[in-house]
Parts: sequence; C-alpha cells; structure tokens
Amino acid sequence: MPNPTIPDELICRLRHAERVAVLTGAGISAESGVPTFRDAVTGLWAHYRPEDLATPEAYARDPQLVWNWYQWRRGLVAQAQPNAGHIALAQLEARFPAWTLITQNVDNLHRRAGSRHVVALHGDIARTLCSVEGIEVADWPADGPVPPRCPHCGAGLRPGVVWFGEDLPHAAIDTAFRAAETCDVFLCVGTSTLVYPAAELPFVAHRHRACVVEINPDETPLSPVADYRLAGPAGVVLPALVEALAMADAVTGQA
Ligand code: BJW
Repeated sequence: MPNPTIPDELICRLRHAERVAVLTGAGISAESGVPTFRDAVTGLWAHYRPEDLATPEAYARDPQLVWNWYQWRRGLVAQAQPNAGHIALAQLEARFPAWTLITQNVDNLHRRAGSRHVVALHGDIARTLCSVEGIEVADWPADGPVPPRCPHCGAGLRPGVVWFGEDLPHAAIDTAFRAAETCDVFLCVGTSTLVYPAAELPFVAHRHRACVVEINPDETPLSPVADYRLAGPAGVVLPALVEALAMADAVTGQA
C-alpha cells in the first residue's frame, strides 16, 4: 500500500497539541491477526451472535459454551504480536505532555507494544474472574470442570471482559471522558463507533472543539463530523503519521 498523505495542517495541529487522546478499537489489532467484531466476512459477529456469547445472560444460560469460546479467543490473542500501528502509538506517547490511550480492546497489545498509560474500557481477556464475587483467580486445575470453579465460593469462573449490559470500570470511563473533554486532538483508530459509552468519546471531543481525526479504511457514524479522515489500515497510516511528524521536526530543527 502506498504511503498515505498526511495533510500538512494536521501535522501542524499535532505539533502544537499539548493534550492528545486516542480511542482504539478492534481494527488496530486486525493486522495482528485478531478478528474484529463487525467485519461482514471475518468479524466475530458474522459467525456468532453476541447475545449468545457476550452477555451475562448468555453465561448464565450456557457457561460452558461461553467459557470455551473465550478460551479459543485467548489462544488467538496469545499468538498475536503488536503491529506497526500499536508501535506507532507507543512512539507518539513520549511526544505529548498529556497523552491518554483509551482502548476498547481486550488483547493487551498496546502494552506489549510499549504504551505505558493504557485505559482499558472493556477489560482484559487474559484475566479470569469469579462470576459471583468478581475477584481475580490466577489458576485452576486443568482436569476440572468447565468452566473452572472459584476456589473461594465455588461459582463458575469467567473472562475479565465487559459484556453487553455490564458497567464499564468506573475509573477507566471517568478518565476517558475527562481526556475527551480536555484534549486538543482526538485520534479515533479502528473502531466502528457503534458500542456505547465508548462510541460517545470522539463526539464529546468534537463538542469540546478538539480536532478529531478518524483512522479507518471504512466510514463510520463518526466520519461526517471528523475534521480529518485518514482512510487506510492503522498499521500503515499511524507509522506515516509518526514519519510526517519527524520530518516536520527535522525541517524546523526541533522535536
Ligand atoms: C480497521 C482495520 C485496520 C478494520 N485499521 N481500522 C446507548 C445507546 C444504545 C445502546 C447503548 C447505549 N449505552 C449503552 C448501550 C448498550 C450497549 C451498546 O452500546 N449497544 C450497542 C450495540 C447499541 N453497551 C453496553 O452494554 C455497555 N455497557 C453499558 O453501557 O452499561 C450501562 C448500560 C447498560 C445497558 C443499557 C444502558 C446502559 C458495555 C459494552 C461492552 C462491549 N463489549 C464488547 C465485547 C468485549 C469482550 C470481548 O472481547 O468479547 O466489546 S462488544 C465488542 O464491540 C467489543 C468491542 O470492544 C466493541 C466495539 O467494537 P469495535 O472495537 O469498534 O470493533 P468493530 O468490529 O465494530 O469495528 C472495527 C472497525 O475497525 C471497523 O470500523 C473497521 O472498518 C475498522 N478496521 N480493519 C483500522 N486495519
């Protein structure tokens, strides 16, 4: 894919920005081989119904099915490596006095790419919780029941992700909204902006007069309000953004 053109005015906005917020979704991990949710062919929801797998009701109805599905996805995530998009965001973090990387992803690839401050809205698929007490459980017998049982209360264990109808972690969502309200530039990367409350964040940034940049090969409900749409894969567009910033720094002799 040819190097995408990054508008000069956007580079100028970024070079003068102090506060940058980023929201990422499944699209940024697509190039690492982690399936998105809503792609018509390869997305998880093209093959499975969210109400059968990603709700508390689904777990109550068929905990074994839900546990096994997440075990399969844990295997996919464990094999995935951060891609050029994750790495570019980790590189950008050092550049801004205030940087908030908000992710809906549960794959931990941002941290593995070197991002230090990550606000995870929808949990972490590698974590395991008691479905009743919510406490984290680190291990369980391999030959026991499916799903495994909580060693304290005997309830079934579940993945540490946020299902439809469940609250997001309060501290994370508060930090995310505050970043959206106060940032100069908001980068929205690889998300369909269909799942709330995360989907609200770029619109909040827009209402607070931030420059909103969408990085996504496809249009989304955010596209009409985005100040810039960089249409292309995150693994191509984000490194191009880092490179364009470095070139502008070199021309003016400053970082
Ligand atoms: C690329 C690319 C490349 C491809 N480069 N880009 C207000 C209105 C209506 C409904 C609600 C509302 N408020 C709350 C709700 C209910 C619900 C909701 O939003 N429903 C909507 C579907 C309508 N929200 C909730 O229930 C949330 N809880 C909550 O709000 O609690 C209070 C409450 C409850 C009930 C009512 C009211 C209030 C919880 C949401 C939890 C979402 N959980 C999931 C599963 C996580 C665990 C798991 O992994 O299994 O989170 S669902 C799934 O969607 C996952 C994702 O994080 C999330 C967002 O998906 P994402 O990341 O945007 O992926 P895709 O696939 O949709 O898009 C990928 C994009 O990438 C596409 O645009 C591609 O083009 C692009 N792309 N390749 C860049 N290479």
